[in-house]
Amino acid sequence: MSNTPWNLAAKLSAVALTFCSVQVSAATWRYAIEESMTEVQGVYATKFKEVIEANSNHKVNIYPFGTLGESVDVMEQAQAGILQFVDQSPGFTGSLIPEAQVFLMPYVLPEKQSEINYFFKNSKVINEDFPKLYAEKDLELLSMFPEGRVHITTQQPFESPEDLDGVKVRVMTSPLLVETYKSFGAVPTPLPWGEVFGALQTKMIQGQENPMFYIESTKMYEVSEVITDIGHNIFTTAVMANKHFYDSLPAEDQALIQQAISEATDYILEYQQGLEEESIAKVKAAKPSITLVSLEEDKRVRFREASAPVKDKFVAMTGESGKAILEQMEVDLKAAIGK
Ligand code: 6CS
Repeated sequence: MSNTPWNLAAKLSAVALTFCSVQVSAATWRYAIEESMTEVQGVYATKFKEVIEANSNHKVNIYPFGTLGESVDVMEQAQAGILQFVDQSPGFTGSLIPEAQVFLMPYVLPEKQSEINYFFKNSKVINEDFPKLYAEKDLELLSMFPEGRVHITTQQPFESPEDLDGVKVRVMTSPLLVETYKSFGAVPTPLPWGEVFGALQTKMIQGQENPMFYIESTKMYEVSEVITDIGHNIFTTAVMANKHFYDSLPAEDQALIQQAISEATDYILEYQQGLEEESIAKVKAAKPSITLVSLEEDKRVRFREASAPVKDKFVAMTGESGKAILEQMEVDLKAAIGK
């Protein structure tokens, strides 16, 4: 095309149009997490933001824990579309989607890191079944990923369910976690995260459970004397989008979100290699008097046996739908063995 005035004007307006359409489609997306920017959910969200912003004109604003309220408030905002993305763990989502509590069931998820990673990336239950259940609550489930092996902090050592008699242990606000800790012999005390440190400090509760990185970063060890690993669970979390928002996006934006989620999921699994050991070292350095216990198998078996009926409680809470989820999860877990 020659540069006649007419052609030049056409070219300029084409450029202007392109520029305008880019400007119009550029959006700012809000993404809330339950942790700080330097904790696992924050690292994940930061990677997601980097991928989105490097490949589009969109911006992602991340809201760490405390800026928008407790987990339950944040979920309401995500369902209402005030937030476009949210990270919420099944320990809180369980009150909205009871089946999500399958991830809280003791002694179900494997302990081997490569098996855990394989399960989270490849399982049918996560990639096909759960998205349908989240969709019923106006949520587009984008990813579920592990945040580390759960440890229990207490004031006194324990080796059996009898030792936990009368010990108040904070759990996330999930009925299934309440049942689990009852079966462990303790007095489960469901609390939102913002109340946990204070409750330990005032001795309203004696313990709580969380992965090691979180016990270290939130300084739970300052208000605890003993940290025990009974090998009962892996902390699971989930990232989702408001469904109406996601469904109304152009295909290229949906593809970009999927790309960012896939990169962030790979990144966070890699990022967590060695994190538990590093966190243990930091805790020991900060509080040399702390007692760390990894319960031997002959002691773990007591907790395993005592909590076996929690499976039936899960089915009673979730009915046929939960039973199908549990069965599929068992199939998926078998497929992960040896990976
Ligand atoms: O225990 C809790 O409530 C919190 N634990 C972790 C690891 N992440 C966020 C959640 O609020």
